Amino acid sequence: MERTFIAIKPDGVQRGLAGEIISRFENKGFTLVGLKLMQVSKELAETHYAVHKERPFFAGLVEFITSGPVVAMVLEGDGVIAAARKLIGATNPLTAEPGTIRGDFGANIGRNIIHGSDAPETAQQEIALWFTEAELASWTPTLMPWIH
Ligand code: 3AN
Repeated sequence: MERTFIAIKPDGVQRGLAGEIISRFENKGFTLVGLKLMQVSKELAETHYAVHKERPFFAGLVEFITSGPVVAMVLEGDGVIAAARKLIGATNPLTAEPGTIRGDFGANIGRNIIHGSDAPETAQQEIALWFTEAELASWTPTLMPWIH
């Protein structure tokens, strides 16, 4: 079963969108296997965004993601990595399709509400970076077996 890493950024948390966003993934039928509200350290932010180290927006990105609490989660389900990216929408909320999380709630590329892993390798790396094994639950939703 595939897993992906999702983070609701400080703008999403401060605007009170955490519940709405989690609901979208749950409504789609994906299973939460990890969930926590946390203050991101500079070190974690720099490691998470290391691929963007040379980009002009890197410092601002790290400053923003460490500016307030983030809701970090791991979701599980068939094809969840690509499907979650589809639910999230394009990086720039101004071009993200209405109906996607960024398309519905965002208006600024530097404040785009949510992060989602973009591929199996990054999902694996990000889950290991943000969560310990003990923080992840492996469970089968027995009341709704038809989802899987
Ligand atoms: P995505 O989050 O859609 O995978 P990436 O990986 O290209 O997008 O960018 C990572 C994060 O960097 C974005 N979520 C966004 O917050 C920020 N970012 C990307 N491009 C810009 C930009 N041109 N200006 C400011 N921030 C940016």
